[in-house]
Amino acid sequence: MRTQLEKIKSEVKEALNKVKSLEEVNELKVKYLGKKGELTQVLRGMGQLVPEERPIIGQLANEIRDELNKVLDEQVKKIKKIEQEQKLNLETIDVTLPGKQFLKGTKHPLSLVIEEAKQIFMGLGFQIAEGPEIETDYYNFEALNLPKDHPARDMQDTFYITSDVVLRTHTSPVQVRSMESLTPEVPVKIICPGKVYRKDDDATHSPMFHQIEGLVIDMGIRMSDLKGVLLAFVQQMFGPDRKIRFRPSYFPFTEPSAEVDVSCGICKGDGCKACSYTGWLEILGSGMVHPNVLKYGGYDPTKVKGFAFGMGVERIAMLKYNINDMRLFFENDIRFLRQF
Ligand code: 2NL
Repeated sequence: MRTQLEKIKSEVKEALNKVKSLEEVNELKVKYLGKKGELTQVLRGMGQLVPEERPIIGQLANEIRDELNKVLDEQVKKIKKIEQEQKLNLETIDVTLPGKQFLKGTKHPLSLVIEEAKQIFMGLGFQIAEGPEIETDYYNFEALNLPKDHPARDMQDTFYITSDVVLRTHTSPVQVRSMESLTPEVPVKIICPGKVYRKDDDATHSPMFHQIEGLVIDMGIRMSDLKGVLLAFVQQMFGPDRKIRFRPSYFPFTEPSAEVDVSCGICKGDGCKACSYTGWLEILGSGMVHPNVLKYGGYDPTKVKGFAFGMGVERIAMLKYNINDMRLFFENDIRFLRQF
């Protein structure tokens, strides 16, 4: 029986050297260690042994069974590893195959215009200032020379939260706040981009829209400084061949005030449908800061002067990208948005 056991052991070990697949290992396992396997059969025959031999042979048989189980398991591991390596070697990657297409977002045209405007004004030495969209009557109206009876304060035009608190109707209150915190320091040289709100809603007006306002205060600031800054801005935003012109206008917070037009990019100023045959397109409002506004901001209008301007971002974007309906900015139609 001892020799039978030793024989099984060497047979299994020898056979194991030749097996190449997991199935073959399994077959060996069944053949020798299975329910009807050879080793099992030998153990069944233990009853025939003399009692003194049973524990010795029993121990040997157990040892051999354990050893065989061990070597069989090791072989399984070895084969699995080899199979995996072969698989890796076979799986060559075709780097010329197109990658998985995934949807990439684009920046909103209004964000593009705001970012570009910020870059241009930063290049001209301006700093960016931001402030609250919910404002007090004082910062939104009073400090901008819009007294209590001014028509711009009409309930029709403004979203009132309380009689004293409103959604800002322009970004000017940010500039008033900046003046307050900087005074009497000069120069003040800021732009204020952001959302503003007015009770309007039609093809050319949205109840929420965007503005970029600019403010410069220093000793000896003149209208020509305003012209130089706006020309530099327009030529960087729309192209170096563009011209600007100033038309007299009125704003309560500037004196004198001027509307600024840019030469039409389609007809180069000759006149076409896009510019209503005038050669010019209106882009912003501007002027010299009203002495009252300088005073509200804490500055002495006899010592310093300032210029200011304000533009609608939607309008700039419509001119820059040839967009004919303002509602397109807010519909979020992906066919529109992905063009930018
Ligand atoms: C327009 C006109 C303008 C200003 C905004 C301003 C701000 C301060 C002082 C003086 Cl703190 N002025 N802002 C000046 C002139 C025109 O905006 O039509 N915007 C869309």
